[in-house]
Amino acid sequence: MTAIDAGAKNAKRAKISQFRRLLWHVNRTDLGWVLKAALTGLQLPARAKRVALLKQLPTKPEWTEASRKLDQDGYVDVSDIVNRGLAEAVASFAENKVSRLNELVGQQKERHKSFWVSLLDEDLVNGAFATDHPFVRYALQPAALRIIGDFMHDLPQLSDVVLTLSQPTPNQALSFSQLWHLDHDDKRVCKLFIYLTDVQNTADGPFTFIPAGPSKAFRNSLKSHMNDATVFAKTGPDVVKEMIAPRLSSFIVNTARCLHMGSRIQSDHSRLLYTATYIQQPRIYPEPPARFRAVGNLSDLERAVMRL
Ligand SMILES: O=C(O)CCC(=O)C(=O)O
Repeated sequence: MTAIDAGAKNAKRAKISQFRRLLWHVNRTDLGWVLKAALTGLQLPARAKRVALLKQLPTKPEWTEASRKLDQDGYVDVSDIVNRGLAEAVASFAENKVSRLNELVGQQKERHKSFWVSLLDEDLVNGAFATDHPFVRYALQPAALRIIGDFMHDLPQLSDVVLTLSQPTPNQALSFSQLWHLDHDDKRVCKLFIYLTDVQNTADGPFTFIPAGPSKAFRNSLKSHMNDATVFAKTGPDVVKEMIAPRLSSFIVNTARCLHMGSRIQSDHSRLLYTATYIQQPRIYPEPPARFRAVGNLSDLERAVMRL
């Protein structure tokens, strides 16, 4: 590469990072809704197609009620709604990973959060999960897509699936998702969780959040991760909900709207958690590389959910 080529490449990189910084700011404020509406307006036929697919999904009164609650409060417990067999398949897959913990920790690609261990690296081919993976099948179940889709008024896009083992971090200051934050992957971010271990009390590091109403106090804030004192100065501690629940409990949270934190694990405890993340298309940030690769027969709806 010549010096001129290298200079042009660096200038292009600088422009892209400036653009991302601008998006970062816009996305954190109500201006992001304007951008989202403009992007959607540019792709109306694609949107109409997704809405038609959403309407093909079955519906049940309890799913409609769950969707209404997700819209109103920003969260809903779906333990009695989702498919127990699919949740068991996720749990047994995850437990097998944990039984190989030492081997997998050695292979881990990213280790920036000392309290989180990511165990799925070996399941990825070029960064993508096979669509017949139990973690993907759970995320694609009609109940989840319908509940989140009716809330978004659009077929959701499955953005990622993760398994995290949270462990104690004695003598370390709280960091990353142990502190209060909103997710800013996009304007609407819904996470479908399954606890894969019992979360019986605060020592087990429950997912902890503030429902949508009181979380409004943090709308349009550019602050990223906040400690308890900063948050409680605005809301008081009484609005906080700790998700204390047994293994295989499943819940959906709009994490772009509900301030949340978790994984504050006390010594001798640990927590295993499955997370599927959904956003609404079109994505505010440039689309990342494909996260899923087609294996077996997929319906048009499943392809649309995974952008395949
Ligand atoms: O570990 C936790 O409970 C918090 C997880 C979290 O912040 C997230 O999934 O966005």
